[in-house]
Amino acid sequence: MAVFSTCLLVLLAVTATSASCNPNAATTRREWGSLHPAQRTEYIDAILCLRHRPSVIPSSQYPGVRDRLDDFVATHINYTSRIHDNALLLPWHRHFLFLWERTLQDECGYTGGVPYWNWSLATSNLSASPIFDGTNTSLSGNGAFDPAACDGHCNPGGSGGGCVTSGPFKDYQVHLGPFNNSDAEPHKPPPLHAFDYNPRCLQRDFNPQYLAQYNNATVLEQLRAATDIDAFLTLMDPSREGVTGAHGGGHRAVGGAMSDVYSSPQDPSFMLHHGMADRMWALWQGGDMETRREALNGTAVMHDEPGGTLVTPDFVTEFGVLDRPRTVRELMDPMRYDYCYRYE
Ligand SMILES: *[C@@H]1O[C@H](CO)[C@@H](O)[C@H](O)[C@H]1NC(C)=O
Ligand SMILES: *[C@@H]1O[C@H](CO)[C@@H](O)[C@H](O)[C@H]1NC(C)=O
Ligand SMILES: *[C@@H]1O[C@H](CO)[C@@H](O)[C@H](O)[C@H]1NC(C)=O
Ligand SMILES: *[C@@H]1O[C@H](CO)[C@@H](O)[C@H](O)[C@H]1NC(C)=O
Ligand SMILES: *[C@@H]1O[C@H](CO)[C@@H](O)[C@H](O)[C@H]1NC(C)=O
Ligand SMILES: *[C@@H]1O[C@H](CO)[C@@H](O)[C@H](O)[C@H]1NC(C)=O
Ligand SMILES: *[C@@H]1O[C@H](CO)[C@@H](O)[C@H](O)[C@H]1NC(C)=O
Ligand SMILES: [Cu+2]
Repeated sequence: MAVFSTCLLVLLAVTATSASCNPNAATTRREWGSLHPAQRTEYIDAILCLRHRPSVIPSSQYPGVRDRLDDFVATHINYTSRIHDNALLLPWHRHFLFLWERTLQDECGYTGGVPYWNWSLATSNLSASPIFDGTNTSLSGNGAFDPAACDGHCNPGGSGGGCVTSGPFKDYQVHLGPFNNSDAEPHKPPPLHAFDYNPRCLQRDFNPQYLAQYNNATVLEQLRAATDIDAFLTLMDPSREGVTGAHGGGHRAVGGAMSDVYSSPQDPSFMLHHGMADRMWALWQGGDMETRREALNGTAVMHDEPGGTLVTPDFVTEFGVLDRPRTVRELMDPMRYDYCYRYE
């Protein structure tokens, strides 16, 4: 008994200091196409459930925030110019996804992990992908062809532009935006009227060309083979140079609401897209965890302009009403601190 207790104490001490979770207890995140139809339906229902729950952000101050899902959208809008095209992109969105997953579980009884979207499965035809095929176990399909109706973010050559016409989000209303991506500049607060109520349909504008170019199987291999975080970010998010990478490619390939840098979390595919970005980061880190766990390169300023303060593990980043502020260190390992998830 004494031996047993000692073991237990040692075990607890080890757990507390390394703050590492038991891999057998980890939440598993799976590719949408590998989910059973009932699991897909469970995820869809959980999203719809959030829309029937009250927001924490007060609608009186933020009129466009009408439900619990809008808390996530408005938080993302609020921090847009601090968390994109820079060193915080990956850690901040990793935590955003984690908070989303936990909220679906805690408030809507969802039992799975947040699914992800393997981009290279759909590089030629998004409408043929189980995420976007428009069936009732998809996240709805393309927008109706309407080149004039694309929320100011028209994809050249896009095949939709208008409201989604099929699937579970056919009658879905988004509440916030649209925004002009040009307003997202270093040090700028959210634009005036950023939180106005503007109910309208979910728009999409599929253009798989972006996936073929920026998210193809070769790119996925190159991401895993990147020799340092700088090389990884050059493929994932080279926006410091004003060009698209795998992160931007997924956003633009779906188009419509997903092309809006501020309010793209309104598209239900946002979390799956960022799940894949997070997965590629985790896979890369896992290739050499000890040296890559805290690998960071860049600032907390949009576009990573030269001269900005570099983000270190001690840097503190905010999540509004969704969570307390976090050090970046807490967001670097899927198996440490509050995290306990893995990708299949
Ligand atoms: C994505 O899917 C393709 C096609 O099935 C597969 O070959 C590839 O390994 C997957 N990529 C990753 C990173 O899982
Ligand atoms: C894409 O896939 C859909 C669904 O399978 C099909 O109806 C459509 O013709 C395909 N489009 C192209 C350009 O191949
Ligand atoms: C989804 O579609 C299938 C076949 O089209 C149908 O049998 C099923 O009842 C539908 N499920 C829901 C939840 O609408
Ligand atoms: C977005 O802002 C830019 C720069 O201010 C402007 O040139 C452009 O016309 C705006 N786009 C839309 C759709 O309003
Ligand atoms: C894959 O993406 C890379 C990087 O954008 C590009 O250079 C290459 O041509 C693409 N491959 C194919 C087959 O399109
Ligand atoms: C960050 O990337 C720049 C190039 O963009 C490189 O010069 C620098 O050495 C990198 N720093 C670290 C700490 O990786
Ligand atoms: C937006 O960010 C500011 C500055 O951190 C914060 O004071 C405010 O509470 C945030 N609002 C929301 C809705 O997250
Ligand atoms: Cu974002």
